[in-house]
Amino acid sequence: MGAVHSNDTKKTRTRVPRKRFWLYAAVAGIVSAAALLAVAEVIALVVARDGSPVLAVGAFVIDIVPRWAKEFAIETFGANDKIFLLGSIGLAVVVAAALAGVLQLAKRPLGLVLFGLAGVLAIAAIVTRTGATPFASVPTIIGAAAGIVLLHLLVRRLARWRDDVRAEAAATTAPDARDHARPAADAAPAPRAVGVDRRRFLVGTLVVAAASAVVGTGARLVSAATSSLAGIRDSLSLPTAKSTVDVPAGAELDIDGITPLYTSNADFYRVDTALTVPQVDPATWSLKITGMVDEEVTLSFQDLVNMGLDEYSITMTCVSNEVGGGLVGTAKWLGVPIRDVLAMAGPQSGADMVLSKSVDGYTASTPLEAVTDDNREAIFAVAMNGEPLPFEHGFPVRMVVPGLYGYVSATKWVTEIKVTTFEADEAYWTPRGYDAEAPIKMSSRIDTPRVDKQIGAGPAKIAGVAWAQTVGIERVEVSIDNGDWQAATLSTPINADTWVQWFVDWTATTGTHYVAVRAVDKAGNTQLEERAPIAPNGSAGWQRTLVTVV
Ligand SMILES: Nc1nc2c(c(=O)[nH]1)N[C@H]1C(S)=C(S)[C@@H](COP(=O)(O)O)O[C@H]1N2
Ligand SMILES: [Mo]
Repeated sequence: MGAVHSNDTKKTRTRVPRKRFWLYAAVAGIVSAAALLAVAEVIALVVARDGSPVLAVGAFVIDIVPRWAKEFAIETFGANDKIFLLGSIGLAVVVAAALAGVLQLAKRPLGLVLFGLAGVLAIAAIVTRTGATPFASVPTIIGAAAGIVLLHLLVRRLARWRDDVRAEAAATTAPDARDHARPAADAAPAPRAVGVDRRRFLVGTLVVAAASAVVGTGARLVSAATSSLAGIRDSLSLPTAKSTVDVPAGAELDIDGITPLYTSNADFYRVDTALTVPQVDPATWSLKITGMVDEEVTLSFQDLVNMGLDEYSITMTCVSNEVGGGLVGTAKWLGVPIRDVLAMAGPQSGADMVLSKSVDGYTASTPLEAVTDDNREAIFAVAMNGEPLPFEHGFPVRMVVPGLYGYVSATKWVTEIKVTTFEADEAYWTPRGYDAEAPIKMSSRIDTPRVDKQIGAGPAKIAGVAWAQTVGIERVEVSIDNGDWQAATLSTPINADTWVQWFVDWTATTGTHYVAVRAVDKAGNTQLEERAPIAPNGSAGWQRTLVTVV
C-alpha cells in the first residue's frame, strides 16, 4: 500500500508543470498578506483600536479618492458605493500580495521588500489620520514583521520543493524516465525530499491560511462587537491648541459651597431631545454648509481639525433654567470659529439665519450675524475641558455660541449648517412655544448658603456666580433682609462670555434671613426684579433665598 501510494504521488508531482510554482508563490503571498492583516487586527484590538490597517487604509482611500471616482461609484453602484470602494481596495491588496509572492520566488528578497513597502505605506496612512494615537502604528509594524517572516518561510519551502523537482528531472533525463522511475528511487534521496518539501509547503500554507482566517475575522468581530466608538473617543488625540485660555490668579474663589469656575464634564447639565445618545463616528462624520451660499462646502472631521484649534472659555445656558437653577455651566472648549467655516462657503446677501441640523434631526435657528461677527467667539467645538466631547455633549462636533441660549445655538452632533432666513425656515423649538431668537438674559445665582442647609451663627460667606455673556458682569449686589444693596467681591473675570464668581462677608445671626442678589452688566443694565417664566425666551428676576442660622 505504501509503495503504491508513493508511486502515485511521485507520478503526480513529476507531472506538475513548472508554471504551477508561480501560482503557488502567488498563493503564498496572499496567505502571508492575510496573516499580516490578521496579526495586525489582533494587536490593534489590544494596543490601539485606531491602528487597524484595514480600517485606516480604507478611510484613507475614501478620503483621497478623487471626486470623479466617487461620483462614478455613486452613479454606478448607488448606495453600495462604499462596498465597491472597499472591494477595489481588497482586490488591489490581493493582486499586490500575489505579486509579492511571485517576486519572492523569482528574485529573493523582492517579495519581502514589497511587503515592507506596503507596511510603510499603511503606517503612513495610519499616523497621518486625525487623532491617531502614538501606538496606532504598532499593529501594522508587528503585522508586517509577521507577514514578512511567513512569506520568507513559505516561499523558502516552495523553492525547496521546486528545486527538488528540478533535481529529480535532471537526474532522470531519459524521455521515458517517468514511467521507469521506481528503480531510481532507491539510488537518489531526491524523490523523498520532494515529497517532504512539497508537504511542508502545502501544510504550512494551509495552516497559515486557516489561522489567519480564524484569527483575523475573530479579531474584527470582537472589535466591532466591543467597539468601538468609546475606544475611538478614548484614543482620539487632538492637535495641540494654537491658543489656550489664560486663567489668572483670582479667577477662582476658594469658598465652601461655591460653584467651581469650570464645570466638570460629569457635572455639566444635559438637555436634548435625543432618546438614545447618538453615536457618531468621527471617521464618517461630515459637516455640510448649504443653502444661500456661493458654494456648498463639505468638511470631514480631519478637515475641521486641520483648520487649527483654539481654546475658548464659554458659559452655556439653557432657556429652561429657572432663576437660581442649575441648567448653566462653564467649560473650556476647543474649537474652530464658525465664521471661518462659513467664509469658505460664502453666505449670500439676504440671508439672516443659519439653521443647524443634528444627526438626530434636531434643528436650531441662529442669527447669521451671531456666527459671522468677528467679536463673538461662536465655534464648532470638538473638545470640552481637555477631552473630546462626551457623547452626551455632542461627540464629535457641536456648536457653542456665546450669549445665545442652547436651543438656538448649541446644536450637538451637528452635521449641517443651512444658510437661510428666519422667514423661510423654522427650528425645532419655534413651533413649540419658544422664540426663534433668544439671547441669554443676564442672571445671578446664590450657591451658598443653601435654603436646605442650616448654617451656624458667626462669620459666613454668601457666594455664587453671575453671567451676562458677550457683555460681562460689572457688579454683583446682595441685599440681606431687604437692606441696602451691598457690592460683592468678584473673581477676576476670564472674559465677557464666562460667568464670574462673587461673595460677600456676612456675620450671620441666629434666625431666618432673606438674601437677594442682582447683577449689573458692563453696559450698565441692572438685572430686573420682575419675574419671567422660561417660555418663550428665558426666565428673569432676582433670586431670593431663605437662610436659616442656628
Ligand atoms: N442635537 C441636539 N442638540 C441640542 C439640543 C437637542 O435637543 N438636540 N438641545 C439644545 C439645548 S436646549 C441646550 S440647552 C444645549 C445643552 O447642551 P448640553 O446638553 O451639552 O449641556 O444643547 C442644545 N443642543
Ligand atoms: Mo436648552
